[in-house]
Amino acid sequence: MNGPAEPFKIKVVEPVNLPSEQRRKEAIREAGYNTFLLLSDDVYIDLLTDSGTAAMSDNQWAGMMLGDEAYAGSKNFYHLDQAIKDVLGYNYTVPTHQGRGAEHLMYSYLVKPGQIVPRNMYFTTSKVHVELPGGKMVDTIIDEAHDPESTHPFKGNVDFKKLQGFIDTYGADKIAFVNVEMDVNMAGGQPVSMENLRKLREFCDDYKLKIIFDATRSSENAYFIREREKGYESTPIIEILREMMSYSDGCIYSSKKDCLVNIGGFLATHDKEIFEATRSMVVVYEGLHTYGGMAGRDMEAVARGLREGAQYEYLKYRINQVRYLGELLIKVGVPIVRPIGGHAVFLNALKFLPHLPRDQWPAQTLAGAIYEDSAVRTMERGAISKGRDSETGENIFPKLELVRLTIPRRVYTNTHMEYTAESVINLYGKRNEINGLKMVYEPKYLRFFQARFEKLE
Ligand code: PLI
Repeated sequence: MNGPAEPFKIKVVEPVNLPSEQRRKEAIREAGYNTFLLLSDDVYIDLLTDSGTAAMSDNQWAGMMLGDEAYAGSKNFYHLDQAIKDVLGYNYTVPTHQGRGAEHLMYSYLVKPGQIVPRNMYFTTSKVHVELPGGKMVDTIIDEAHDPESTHPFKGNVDFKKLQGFIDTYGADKIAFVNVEMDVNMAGGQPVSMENLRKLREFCDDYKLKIIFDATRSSENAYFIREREKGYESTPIIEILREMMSYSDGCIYSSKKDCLVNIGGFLATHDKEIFEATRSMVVVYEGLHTYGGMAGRDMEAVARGLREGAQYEYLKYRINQVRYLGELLIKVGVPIVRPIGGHAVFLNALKFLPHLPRDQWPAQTLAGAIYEDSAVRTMERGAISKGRDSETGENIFPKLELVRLTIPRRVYTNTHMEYTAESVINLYGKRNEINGLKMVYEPKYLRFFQARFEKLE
């Protein structure tokens, strides 16, 4: 049997339709071969993202009815504040509409023009919010993270030699802060170990550097620590989370993932100065400091979801469902990133479509081909996502050219996973017939959301 059965039963369902083969061909052409531009109605199984796509529990829906929509002092904010204290251990919270709102406030406060932000692999919105105030993000993740086949158990770890190299090159005063992502998204949902975080704190203390986490998928990271790191085999997830966060000065957080909600975000910190500075900015960009762009009911759902999403039995089911899909593909030799990550299965497009040159965008091509085959919507995570070098304007071709099959939380069954695997396996069998793409429209920021392509004959 595959893992535990779902630790819930289904109370409400939403019908989905499988569009005809002809409609799928039209729909992806109309969308410029960009899965972000497909209409949701044309999608059968939506594995675009795990962000804002979770199914809420009856407890969260009940909380929605207790929304206190007062402009100031909503009681739901204080519930959220308390949940963050209890689960993550931070004293101070600033709510935002979603994760990038928190990145904007935190990074525009901490980054001065010309400064460097070392991070264990970039994330798209994080990179932009470091660059907008004049900073530059540099990569400090271990080499194994760039190798899809490495089975290192903590591919999200920071490489101290790389970090030291940046300090030696630029000087510690040029480092705005050290940024660490949990369960690194672009590396394939790969965790950071507790040992690595503990050592990082010691290292940064020597240079008086602040550490800011992107704690967006920290609960899933905590599950991997419990599963893989000696000494944590029976530690409650909340204790693991609190220890992780104790090594940081603060975090940004997109609630749309581990908190099992459709919208929301926050930044949280142990540092009163960061708190006071960002709390004064939140009112300019997001809303009052007791709602930050969220409705009271949404804050209540986040508060409840943060606690629910940190329950061991839930996380065990969650991680094992992602693993189930990955193992169906590994069994028949489809090239995917190993180990299977926390939130998604990532196809290695360079191995899947080795006949396509990088500037024919293998991952973008493969995501389009999967949609055409089965109406399963996935997402490119490679050169289109990476964008251009901010100094030279040239395309950057990262080692990882991936297609992400992202599993929404508590939404799909294992039969949906089997249908998806069948489509990917089917395409793998006829991979030589798949032609590449030409980019015909490129927006200035975060191009992967809106770029358009045409099929090459
Ligand atoms: O989508 P937001 O603005 O709530 O959060 C931005 C964000 C920040 N950090 C990380 C690690 C993310 O994964 C992230 C958003 N991720 C999306 C939308 C995704 O599809 O992965």
